[in-house]
Amino acid sequence: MSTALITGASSGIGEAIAKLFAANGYHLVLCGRSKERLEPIKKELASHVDVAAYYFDVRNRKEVASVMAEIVNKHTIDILVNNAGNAHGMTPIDEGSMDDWDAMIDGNVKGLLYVSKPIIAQMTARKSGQIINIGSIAGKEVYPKGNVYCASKHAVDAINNGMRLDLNPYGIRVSQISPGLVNTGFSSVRFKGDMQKADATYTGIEPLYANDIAEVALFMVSRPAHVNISDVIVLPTAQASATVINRIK
Ligand code: 8X3
Repeated sequence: MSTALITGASSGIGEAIAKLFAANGYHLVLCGRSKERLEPIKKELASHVDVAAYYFDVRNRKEVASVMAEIVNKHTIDILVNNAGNAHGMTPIDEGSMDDWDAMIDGNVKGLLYVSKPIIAQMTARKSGQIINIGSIAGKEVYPKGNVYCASKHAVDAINNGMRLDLNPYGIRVSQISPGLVNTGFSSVRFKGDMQKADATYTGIEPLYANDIAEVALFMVSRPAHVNISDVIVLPTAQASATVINRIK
């Protein structure tokens, strides 16, 4: 059975993908920052499949390089799920924080590249593999106060397309899932623990749940080898675009 490496696997969409993949027999290499959060997930899933866990921050280029060297040495990665990423702050650009901008560009864009590079080397040498990049509706549209987060997800959109073009000679499948509002810890990170603002994001609608996205990822990896689901936008029914949301008052 195939082995999937998932970044940001200790919560939200990454955790849901890990659990659904394990339930369907995929072996796992889980990556995350928090040993405390990842260890119980590893333990739970290890009764079904082989699970390894590695702890690092995708923003730390040196740390990523050394851990990824160990990973590619020990594991053949059939599927890479680039899920790690977050929104930090939601303010007009003139009030934006440079620390937040760094966190989003470093994590969502540069971190994705740092992790992908050594895996791509393995996949091109083997002439097989599949990469799923978790984008966002924010990678398809720019919305007020989304500025740098939207820029980082537009970069993911471009990198996803670039990967698919450049890796085409190697038979590597490259896909993106671009979710709208998913009820995970995403908004509490974005609003820095202000739960009133975080909860308001999902008020009056039924948002997506992490498992809804995991199911799309499972569908992508379980297609026959000749099928590449290249790009999927997934929205809650109540959300028609980044900003058109039908909230029940
Ligand atoms: C998260 C979805 O709508 O907050 O990427 O941009 S949204």
